[in-house]
Order: sequence, then structure tokens, then C-alpha cells
Amino acid sequence: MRASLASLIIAATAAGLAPGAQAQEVVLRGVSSFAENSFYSRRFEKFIERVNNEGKGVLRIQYIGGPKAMPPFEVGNALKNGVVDIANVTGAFYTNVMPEADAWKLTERPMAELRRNGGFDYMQKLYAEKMNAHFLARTVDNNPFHLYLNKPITGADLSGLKLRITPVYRDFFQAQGATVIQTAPGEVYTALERGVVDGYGWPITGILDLGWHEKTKFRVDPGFYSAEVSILVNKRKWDGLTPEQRAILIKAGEEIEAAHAEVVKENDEEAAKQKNAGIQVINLAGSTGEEWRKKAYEAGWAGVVKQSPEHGPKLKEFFAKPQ
Ligand code: 173
Repeated sequence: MRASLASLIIAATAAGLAPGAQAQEVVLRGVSSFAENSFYSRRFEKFIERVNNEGKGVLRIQYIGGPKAMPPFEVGNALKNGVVDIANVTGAFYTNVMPEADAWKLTERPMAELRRNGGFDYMQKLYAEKMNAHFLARTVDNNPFHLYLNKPITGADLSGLKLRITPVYRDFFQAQGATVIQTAPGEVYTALERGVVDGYGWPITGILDLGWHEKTKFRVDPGFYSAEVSILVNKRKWDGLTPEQRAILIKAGEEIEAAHAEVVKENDEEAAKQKNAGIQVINLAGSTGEEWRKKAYEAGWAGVVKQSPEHGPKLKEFFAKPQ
């Protein structure tokens, strides 16, 4: 009796591991580093819906939630260590794990081109080596960052201003003379309300979702860089998926990247909403504006190369606009 029970267990285990056996539904635990149902989570949330529809019985994403579930700057480590399996996160939030990830903000070529020119593959290798991660898809591109202020400026000089930053803006704003303090997005509203900061960096979209328009007087134009938010999968988990399971994720990811052009329309809609909310534009026109953008890229790349002397220059070759 005892022996036959043991042999049954062995047989059942072998069947479970045998190639070609019906795989069990895999559940991936997912988090977003942005507030649930806000602009920077919405594409990921649609992606989850799509995956869960197409993956019935094969693959499912269990959405744990946004920053209430996990602080944004901890998402990178949590993904690396397998505390979560899939994450919607921007490179600036995990420079502690992989400093090079912040370079995505400097891409001046579409992802489709980077996937052809070797730039994407170069990064994918770094994700595997440094972060135990598989880069699935970029959810946001074509989406410039701006400086938002409560005190007016007349030129590119930011000295005397205290600004909220993440690694995205640090090198640029400091080069222009600002004092900077890093906070997660969740702390921006209170920092503005209490006058702890005179302004902040943020992309063109999402301010109204977060209520920040109530505490914001000015937006500085032109914008600079291109916001990057992407879906990453823990590499061990990814490697353990069947081809069928991976195909579901790949397809849903490809659909997102194929729709990057749509972001431009959303940028324009959001600028109109900001205007209606009373946010005034400080337009650094003509050569001042050109200089502003030029300095942003110079300071940005200098920062990336300083953080990663080995990979920074290579990434610039792939990502920057051809000279
Ligand atoms: O400002 C930020 O918190 C930030 O770095 C960011 C990056 C991408 C999208 C939105 C915000």
C-alpha cells in the first residue's frame, strides 16, 4: 500500500513535468509604479485586460495595484527578486538597480527603429544581466517632459528655484542652477501645497488625473526628452513560460508599441485641458527654446555617461538622432 502510494506520487509528478503535458494556468503578480487608472497606468491596465481575455486557462495577470501596494522606487528591486512577476515602471524609478535604464528618456528614434538598429537588444542584455528582467514593451513614448512652476521665469536660468525631481530631470535642472529634491509622484501635491518646492518636472500628460493643476501656475515650453514607461517581466519567470504563454504577452506588448503615435494626440488634448484649468504657458521662444532643449539633452547624456561610462556612449549611438 505504502509503496504503491509512493509510486503514484512519483508518476503524477513526472506527468506534471513531462514535455507536452497540459500546462497549468500561470498567474503573474503585477504592479504599476503609477497610480491606478491614471495616465501612466492606463495602457498597462488595458494590456492586462487583453492578456487575461486571450490567456484564459493558460496565463493570467493578477493586478496587485499601484503605489499604494508598492512604493514606486522599490518596484525595480521587487521585480529583480521575483517579489512581483510583471511591472509597469519607468527607468528613473530603478536607477539603483540599473542606472542605464534612465537613458530611455533620451531616445529620439521610434521603438520600432531601436528594435531594428541593435539599441533594443543592447538594452535587453543589460536588463538580463543587471536586473534579472525581460523588457517586454514600452507603453509610453512621444510624450515630452516639462518644467511646471509656481514662480515665473524669463529665461533658461533656474537659479533660486527649488524643484521636485526624479533622476529624469536631475542633471538638466541642476545644470540650469536649480536646487533639487527627489520625491515619488505621490508626494508632489503636498510639496506644492506646503510650498516646499517652487515647481516640478513631469511629462505633458497626467497632471489633471493627479489633481496637481490645483497647485500649478505655469508650464514651461518647449518640452524635452520622451517619457518612457515600460512593462518588464522577471526573467526567471519569463524563461519558465511556455511559448504559448509568451506569445500572449508578446502580442499584447506589440499592440501597445504599434500605437505609440496615438500618444501625440493625447498630448495635445492634455495641453488644452491644462489651459482650461488655468495653467499659463511660459514659452521660451526661438533660440532660447532651442538652447533649452539642447542643454536638456547635453546634460541628460552627460549624466548617463557619468553613471555608466561603459554603456552610456554606446546607448547614445543607438538612441540619439542621427547627426
Ligand atoms: O516625474 C516622474 O516621476 C518621472 O520620472 C516620470 C517618468 C515617466 C513618466 C512619468 C513620470
